[in-house]
Amino acid sequence: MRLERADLLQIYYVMRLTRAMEDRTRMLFLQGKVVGGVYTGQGHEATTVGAAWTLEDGDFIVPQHRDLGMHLTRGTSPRAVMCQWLARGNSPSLGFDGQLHIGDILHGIVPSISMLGESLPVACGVALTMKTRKHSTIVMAPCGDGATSTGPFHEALNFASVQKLPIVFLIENNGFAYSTPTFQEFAIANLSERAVAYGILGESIDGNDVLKVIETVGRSVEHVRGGKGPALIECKTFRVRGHSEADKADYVPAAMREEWLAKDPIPCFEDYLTREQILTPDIKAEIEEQVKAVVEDAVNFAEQSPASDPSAVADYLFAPDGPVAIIGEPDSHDPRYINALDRRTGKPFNAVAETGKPAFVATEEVGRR
Ligand SMILES: Cc1ncc(C[n+]2csc(CCOP(=O)(O)OP(=O)(O)O)c2C)c(N)n1
Ligand SMILES: [Mg+2]
Repeated sequence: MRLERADLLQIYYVMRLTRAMEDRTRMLFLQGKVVGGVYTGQGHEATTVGAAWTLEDGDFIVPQHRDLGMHLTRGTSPRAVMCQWLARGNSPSLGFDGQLHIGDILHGIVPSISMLGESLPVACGVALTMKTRKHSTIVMAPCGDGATSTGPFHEALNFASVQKLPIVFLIENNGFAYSTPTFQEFAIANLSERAVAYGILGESIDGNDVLKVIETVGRSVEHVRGGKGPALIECKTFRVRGHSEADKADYVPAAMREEWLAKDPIPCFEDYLTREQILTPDIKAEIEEQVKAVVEDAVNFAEQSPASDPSAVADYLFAPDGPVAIIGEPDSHDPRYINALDRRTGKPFNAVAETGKPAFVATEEVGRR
């Protein structure tokens, strides 16, 4: 995948923005302003931003809980993210759900599912729809190392392989599932070895090297988009903070922490960009200022936004009577769900994702679903 100078700076900007958004949220959490827990993806930025960078308009992500970098790369507004985290009524989940359950269908992101592994069969469903409709779009389905030990992980890989579904399964192996280290989770060196059992493409890489992530995931996206069946990519990384902000993570051996902190993806990419004379002190200062302004704008916007409306709490639990979205293709009398059209656009759901990279400058309208 060819990366121009502007692309490299944009990737760096989104990685910095991701880290800064989460740093600010940790502060808001300590001030008691965040509803529920705070789960950060600090340390995962090369994996999340790099992997999402390889996607195209109309592609979908079925994310997990440390994937803020994917949301921001695909264009979800920092204001929308902050409204979700502060449970405001105009957030993507209308303030009825926690920090980590954010989704944004307009940018092709399905809301995150808490039950480990259960998002993967959902990703298969989205991919099956794309394949059935003969669209060239694909699905990215991230999960943690812990999720790879669940039944749905294996069922999803097997089903996707047999059906040749357009999915990139992306394992974010950060060394722990809560406090359980990987050597107590599985007995193989590389989780991508599991690809062999399902007859699909598999590769394990350094998930802290954003250019390596873009190169490898980019290749697997091409493979998947070319109809050759799914891929399983393991990105090895490290969870810089605890499982959530309630976890001090004192079970992480000091030497291990030190080793990984020296490989923090953001300073590593910064060093590369500086060596290549792409990042100068002036550009770096400009990006930092931009990041700070975007984060402050998001916090101010969210703090001034209305709280959730308790009277609307049951509105989205049950489908209203009558057709909502399932109206079928024009001239079709086939009412199956695969023919559903988005009532806002009149087009099939996976044809409408308004993706693209976020503008370097904050653009912000918070979307309602
Ligand atoms: C089926 C299931 N079991 C247990 C949990 C509780 N739980 C939530 S996150 C987590 C650890 C997840 O580890 P991993 O998949 O490696 O992702 P990470 O948090 O490290 O990114 C656990 C045990 C859950 N959500 N779902
Ligand atoms: Mg993990």
